[in-house]
Amino acid sequence: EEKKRLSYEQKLEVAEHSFAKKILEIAIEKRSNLIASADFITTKELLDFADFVGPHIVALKTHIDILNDFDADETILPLKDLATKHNFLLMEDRKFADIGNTQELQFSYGTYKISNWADLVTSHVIGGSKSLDCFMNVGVVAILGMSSKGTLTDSHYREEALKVIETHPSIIGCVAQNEISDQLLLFTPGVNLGETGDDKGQQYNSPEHVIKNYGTDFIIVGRGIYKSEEPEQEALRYKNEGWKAYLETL
Ligand code: 6AU
Repeated sequence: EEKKRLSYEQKLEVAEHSFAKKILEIAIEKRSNLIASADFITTKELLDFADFVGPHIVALKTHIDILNDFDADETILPLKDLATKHNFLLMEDRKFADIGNTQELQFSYGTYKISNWADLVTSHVIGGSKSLDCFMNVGVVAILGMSSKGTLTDSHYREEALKVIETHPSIIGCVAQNEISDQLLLFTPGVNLGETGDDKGQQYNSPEHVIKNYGTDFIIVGRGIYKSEEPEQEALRYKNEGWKAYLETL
């Protein structure tokens, strides 16, 4: 029998971090647990996509450093406007993995100045707890386990990583492929309704599988949506699948 889960309302009552509250409020308001991954290499594609799928998502996940034409004014300003227009968070999937001093520089300086615009950032916890103190005014989503075949995030790694994750006040949740405690939000990528994987090691499950088996709070879908013929329709389909599975586990 499937385990009963806490509702988003119940999680909101106990949430402490402002960005944990924010994403839960958006989920409740939009009846969505969908995060769309916008892995585009041009600003135009990124912005068009954000406008189409914006109404259906709680957050847009970016890899800002893959854009060929990044420009703070042309990329970030309109992206922030779209986030406001459609009420979604901006999640930069930077996967920090260095010492605190370097991460602090990568977070606030250079071309992308992530701290100026991101609401959520992903980070490995491999540098230890102190290395995460640099992430101010943002919600950190820690990488606990990866979706790719042969990942080194085995059960020993995850056990040790969880000790860091559960005690760091900036961390609102984890990226993982397994169940975690109710105190943290669970974000699960590697979600696709049509494929079981790609030829580069990615492994997929359905929204229903991850929500019912891992207790996933937020599904992260990339190519399943942005490579489809009609991304807006497909976003709606993933949103509905995700919400239905969530309701069935309450
Ligand atoms: O649906 P896809 O396979 O097209 O895209 C999945 C997205 C990509 C990955 O960089 C990311 O999710 N991802 C992550 C994240 C979110 O941190 C971790 C992981 O274990 N697997 C994974 O695919 O943008």
